[in-house]
Amino acid sequence: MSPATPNASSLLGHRQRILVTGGAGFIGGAVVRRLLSDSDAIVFNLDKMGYASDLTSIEAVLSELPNEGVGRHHLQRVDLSDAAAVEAAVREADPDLVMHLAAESHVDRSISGPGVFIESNVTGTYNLLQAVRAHYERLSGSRQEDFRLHHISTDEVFGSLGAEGRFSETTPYDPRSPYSASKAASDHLVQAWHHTYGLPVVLTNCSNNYGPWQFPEKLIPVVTLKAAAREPIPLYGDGLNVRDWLYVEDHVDALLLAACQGEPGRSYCVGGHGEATNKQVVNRICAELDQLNANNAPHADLITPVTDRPGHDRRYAIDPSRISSELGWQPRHSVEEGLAATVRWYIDHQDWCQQVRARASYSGERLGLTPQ
Ligand code: NAD
Ligand code: TDX
Repeated sequence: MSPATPNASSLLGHRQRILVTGGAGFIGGAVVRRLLSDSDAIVFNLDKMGYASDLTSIEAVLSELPNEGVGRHHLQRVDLSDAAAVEAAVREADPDLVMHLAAESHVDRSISGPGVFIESNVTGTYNLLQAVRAHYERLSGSRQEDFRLHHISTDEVFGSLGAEGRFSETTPYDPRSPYSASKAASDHLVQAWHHTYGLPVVLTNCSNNYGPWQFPEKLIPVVTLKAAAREPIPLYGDGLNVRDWLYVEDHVDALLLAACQGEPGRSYCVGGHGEATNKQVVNRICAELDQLNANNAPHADLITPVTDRPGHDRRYAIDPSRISSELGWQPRHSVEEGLAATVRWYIDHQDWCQQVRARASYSGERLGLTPQ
């Protein structure tokens, strides 16, 4: 029997006003959809509406709610690097809970242009912490007692594993890309605001997410769309780098549990027991496409080794024992079923992919090679 979905309403309890940063992105969007459909919370969605942002999935959920969800979702189009705008947005939201997902998130883009990663992920987190700290100090009574800032981070802050072992909450930080270094810096800022100012924070560090509505620049959507178009499938280096894949809805379960029941000052590692080499993932996607479109089989003939990513981390793997034993979290989807559903979703939503890529002036080209 698969684990039950955590009940968002009962987890939130009295927390009614939720500020989600990065709620127009892939994971933040999944969080916002869950809050809208599975609770009565009012969601403030703070997002700069960058290249990876899109509200189609949220609008679809709103349209199904009573009264079309009027008053349930407030988009705050704000760049976290603008301290005054962040302060005003936090005042307007007057939140009971902040879930901080906004970040530049693509490793390849951080190699080509690291500056915006420092502005968004480091300065942006600092601006949010300052605004939230002032807000927390204004709160009184039970609202202050229940308040949490939940910072959403990545396993990449721990660096790169060899063939053995897994990351856990006690693994020393060792970030190696501009992206992971900026996320590590943000984690340290969040912990410092807890220790120094008493801000009640919770952190989670998660492995690679996949699922619907991800801007198509990362491995699974890129491979699916390239293969469906009969274009070469780019496999970096020897294809033996390992990632620990987690279905995005399982991540949302973990985020709700950690945000509402996590212990202040504590961090939780989240991973789906989904280790696979890139080669294995790409071959599974090709096999799924062979079933969907036998005329074009075998899609695996399109796999093309390309120049490796500079500084490419070899292996990530998470030991999620803490969040499982302390908060009762378990992933609900196996990689096999999640991947099959995701491949089908991208095949059925190629119009959406084209539309968001066109808006972002990105057509699936290779990113993140340093100049020769
Ligand atoms: P995403 O790129 O799909 O979305 C990020 C959103 O944040 C975008 O809508 C973007 O506009 C917004 N944003 C970025 N900079 C901003 C700024 N300065 N001000 C306001 N908004 C800004 O990313 P995602 O995959 O949804 O990742 C969400 C969070 O989860 C990130 O913090 C990321 O580091 C973390 N994370 C992601 C993964 C993964 O596999 N995708 C795994 C672990 C952790
Ligand atoms: O075309 C590709 N070919 C390829 O071989 C792409 C886009 C990627 N790869 C490889 C590089 C990685 O080993 O696949 C693996 C996964 O790459 P990405 O999808 O870019 O993810 P990764 O670099 O592992 O980072 C992701 O997981 C952790 C997210 O983008 C981060 O935001 C998250 O923190």
